Order: sequence, then C-alpha cells, then structure tokens
Amino acid sequence: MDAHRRADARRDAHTSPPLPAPGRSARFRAPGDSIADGSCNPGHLFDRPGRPPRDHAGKDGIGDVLTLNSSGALTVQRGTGTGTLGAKVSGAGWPTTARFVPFGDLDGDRCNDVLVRLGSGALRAHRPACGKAVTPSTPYTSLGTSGWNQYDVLTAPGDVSGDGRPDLIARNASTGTVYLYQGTGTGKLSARVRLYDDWRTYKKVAGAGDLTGDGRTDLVSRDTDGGLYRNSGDGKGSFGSRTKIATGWQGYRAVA
Ligand SMILES: [Ca+2]
Ligand SMILES: [Ca+2]
Ligand SMILES: [Ca+2]
Repeated sequence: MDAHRRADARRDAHTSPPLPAPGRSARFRAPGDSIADGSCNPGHLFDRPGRPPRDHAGKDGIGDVLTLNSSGALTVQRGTGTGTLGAKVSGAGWPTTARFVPFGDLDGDRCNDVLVRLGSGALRAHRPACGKAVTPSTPYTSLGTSGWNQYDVLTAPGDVSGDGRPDLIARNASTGTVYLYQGTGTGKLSARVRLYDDWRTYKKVAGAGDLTGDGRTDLVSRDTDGGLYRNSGDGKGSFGSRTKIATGWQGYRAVA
C-alpha cells in the first residue's frame, strides 16, 4: 500500500460512523459502542432497550433529576456521573398540580422529552431543545385533552417494545389495571394495551432498566409490605409473571 492509501485507511479508521436517523439509532449499535467520542446524543442511549431515559441535560448520558417546587418551577438538576448533582436549569410557571414524567425522545429530534399531565387530565409531550428547561410555553404535542388523571402511576420504562421508541406505562387508580402505551413514529402514543389486572397492591411501579442482563427492560414494583418484585420484559412490549427480588423496602418512598 502506498503512503497515500495508508493515510486514507488511517483516516477511514478514525471517521465516526454516520449518525443514525433520529430516534432509531441505538438498537443498531453494537453493545459496548463508545459514547465517549463527543458525537453522542441522548437518543443513542435512551433508545437502547434497557436504558432508562433520565438524561435531560448535558447530552452526557448521565441521569438527571427533575423536581417541581411549590412555586411551580420545574428544575432539571444534572447528574455528574459520580453520584452527586450539579448544575440546574429551571422552567417556571407550572401549576403545582402538574405531574411530570421524564421521557425518552418521542418526537425523534434527539433531545429527550417530558410528558406533563395537567390537573384537567390533559397529557402533553413537551419537546425542549437538548438540555433546556421545560416551561409551559415549550412546544408540545397533545396526547389527549382529558382522561389521563385516571392514572396514579405514569412511568417511563424506556423502550419495552423493541422499536427504539420510548414507551409509557400507566396504572388506573381505581381498578389497578396496568397499561402500556407505545411511542409511535408520529411523536404520539398508540392506543393502550392491557398488561396486568389489578396491581393496586403495589405502592410503586417503575421501569427498572435491564435487571436480568438480557438487554430487555424489566419492571419493578413494591408492595405495601416492602416486598420488591420484578416482572421481566420480553422486549416486545409484554412482561412475565413476577419474581420476588427483595424484602424490607417499605422504608423507601420511591422506586425509580
Ligand atoms: Ca425530543
Ligand atoms: Ca417502544
Ligand atoms: Ca431484562
């Protein structure tokens, strides 16, 4: 090989692969693909089954924390990756009755979105620019103008159906029925599919990432006696029967 071709080969070896289409990237990347080359964006991480969609600031793949204070400011506090919290971005103006679900990238612009349920029962998918605060004037897609207040659990387990798009799990407060809403290619949610009857016995239900190591997102729930259970995901939007994985968790207020 002459010097010119060797240089070409070296250059090729250092050229990053082209960025995949928005929102469809991660499952086409091999396990262990580097995200440390600076080209990373949240979609790479959060569309990958088993990765909880928690990076809302910094495009760093590190989970962040969303909080709503009593005066209606929604704050994203950046995780540092070492177990502490760093810089904040805040968006003011929210009614304190609003409920927020940190979500994956539903609309496919490679920035994570936030679902907001209002006191009226409306559900909106707000789509902030990457790392920006979410305010009531942040552009959104309506996912329904009423009815969403029937749910006492709204949780984003990541992609449980295997199509690279984030999904939503909801529990009806009165019946305890647990439903799956799949993210769609139009930035909305599909019609709900029933997953379980009567999960009222659980205090908390959450997507847990992949607990079993098969690359598929699992569910974790905690009952009033502090028992912790896992329902293993099949990667196609269904979950199996429960397995008890721990006891004595009644002291914890949140499982997420
Ligand atoms: Ca988005
Ligand atoms: Ca999905
Ligand atoms: Ca799993």
